[in-house]
Amino acid sequence: MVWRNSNAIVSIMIGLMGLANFCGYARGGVLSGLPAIFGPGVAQGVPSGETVNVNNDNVGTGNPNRISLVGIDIVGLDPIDISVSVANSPGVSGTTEYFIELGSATNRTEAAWKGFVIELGSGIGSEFLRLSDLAIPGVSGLDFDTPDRDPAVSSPSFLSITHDADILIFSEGIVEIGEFASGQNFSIDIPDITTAFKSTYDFTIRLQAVPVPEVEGDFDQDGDVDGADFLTWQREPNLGSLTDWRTNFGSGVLQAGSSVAVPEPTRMTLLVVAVLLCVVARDDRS
Ligand SMILES: [Ca+2]
Ligand SMILES: [Ca+2]
Ligand SMILES: [Ca+2]
Ligand SMILES: [Ca+2]
Repeated sequence: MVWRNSNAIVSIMIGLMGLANFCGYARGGVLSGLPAIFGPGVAQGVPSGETVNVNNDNVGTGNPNRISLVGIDIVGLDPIDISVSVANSPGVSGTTEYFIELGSATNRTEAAWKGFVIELGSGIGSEFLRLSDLAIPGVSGLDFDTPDRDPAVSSPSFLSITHDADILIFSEGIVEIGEFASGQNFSIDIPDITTAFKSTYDFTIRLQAVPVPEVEGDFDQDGDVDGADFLTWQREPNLGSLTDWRTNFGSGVLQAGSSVAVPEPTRMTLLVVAVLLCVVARDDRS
């Protein structure tokens, strides 16, 4: 009896999966709602998105699937989280590719921008997790159109673009206050969850404008130029030039008029600086 019941359940499940296929549900990465924007970005237009061609991964140019974020104002330098909800077909490994238009992003912040950092992950605000931290269990292959990267990412506002699976860095540009950054267009692959039985899942595109630093070499943007900036640069060399860091090392470490006592350099501090300079020298030679 147990066996017969189990078989019946399996038959029903297979039948339902077949029905889902017939109805078009068993195809992955379909937008199930409009993108929602959180954080210091105000939508002037309405974010929109549509899925025209499901499971179209790697079809090349002319992608009809679109997520449009054209015409947003950015009023702060904190991250902006764009939440996207996706219909999922568990156990089916389909991937739908989208073209994302991030055009006319106007600088309403208090600093000129030198670039953008765009990450993929889950959660918004303090809950955000990069995908590399296994942010969405069961989701494999949610990425910035990796490995095909077709069409290539380009931006009229920024000369340099670093393209990895879950991060895009636009740099080497200047967007003054009141001007807008145009055409940060890129593609994204949205897969099915292959292990979890969920009908939808959400993911996040995190967008952050990078201000022109008051001190060149301040790669972590905390107002000083110290060892932490070198470590930040090591993780992401496209953030700027190491020559700037070397030239301005020590700037802004203590603010003028600070009542904090100036500590004597300890042997440990000198050792850390010596190690950093050795690494710099080695990098220069290579
Ligand atoms: Ca792709
Ligand atoms: Ca991919
Ligand atoms: Ca592509
Ligand atoms: Ca710093």
